[in-house]
Amino acid sequence: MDSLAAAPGTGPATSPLPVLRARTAMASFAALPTDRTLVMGILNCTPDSFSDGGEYDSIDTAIAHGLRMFYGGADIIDVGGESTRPGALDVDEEEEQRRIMPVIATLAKAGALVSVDTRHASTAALALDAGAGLINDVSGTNVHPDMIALIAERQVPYVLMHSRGDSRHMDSLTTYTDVVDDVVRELGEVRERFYAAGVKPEMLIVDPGIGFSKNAEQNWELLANLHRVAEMGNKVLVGTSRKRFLGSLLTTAGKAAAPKERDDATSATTALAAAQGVWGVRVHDVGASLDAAKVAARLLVGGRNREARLAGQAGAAL
Ligand code: PMM
Repeated sequence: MDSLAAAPGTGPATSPLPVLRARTAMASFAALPTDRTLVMGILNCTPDSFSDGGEYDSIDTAIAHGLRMFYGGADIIDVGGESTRPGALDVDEEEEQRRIMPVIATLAKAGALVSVDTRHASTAALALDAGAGLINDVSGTNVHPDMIALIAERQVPYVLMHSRGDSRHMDSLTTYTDVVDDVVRELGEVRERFYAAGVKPEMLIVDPGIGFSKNAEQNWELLANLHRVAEMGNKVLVGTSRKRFLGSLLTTAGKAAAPKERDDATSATTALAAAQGVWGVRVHDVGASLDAAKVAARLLVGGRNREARLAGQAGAAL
């Protein structure tokens, strides 16, 4: 994966893309690396996302950015056509599909494993037909029955993210008895609906939904307790990238850090989440999080190596 050779047609001499790494095989969910936390690159094809809104709202700029992340080492490219920032208005399905389908088809053709960030079953179905390999749905407790039926029918990987209400109301739905217990329980309740429809456990990836119907304190409590989400027995994905709680943490002179000033803190959260063994992180800055994931993986190996050595010594002493 980490070859420094440019892919044909994408090197500095032939393309404006700053491409460094080439892929040799078509990516697939089954072939994803298992020795470190995976990095899902965010591609918002929207005019209004909070952190990168409007940057990739033409098909060409979106494809170029998707390829840049793919060749930069992203394991998955998450393509979305509807902003989910608090207060965002719903986008109708035709408009969402117009924004993302050509992008998904092109990235899949280039060999990337593409996920589609959508709450609509019709968009998810078309995206799968266009070559997407997994569905990322932020609906949480509001998941549509058609989405459950689609995942059961196609048996494709599905990210079940915790959220309450919709983008317009989620900021007022932050009352929890204990945010960690409640998120795990509510995720478990939605998960049961997928299992009842015939979805296999290995197809479900759970996500605590950082920033979705949670305040900053609740986000931090969840991040410190990802092992509780992992104990559900499914793969775990986490999305902290450039989110508001990082901006407020990094306040200087009373001013919260702007979204693009939150990337270093995001890669710190990647390292901390990866050290807790999560399956994947969803980020804007792919390279930094990939490095952080590698560091965390190596740290975990160090811990296991010492345990194995001590166990071996104890065995030899018996
Ligand atoms: N966050 C956003 C959008 N989609 N999907 C998952 N699975 N987890 C998340 O935390 C998540 C998501 C909002 O962030 P963006 O506007 O930067 O895409």
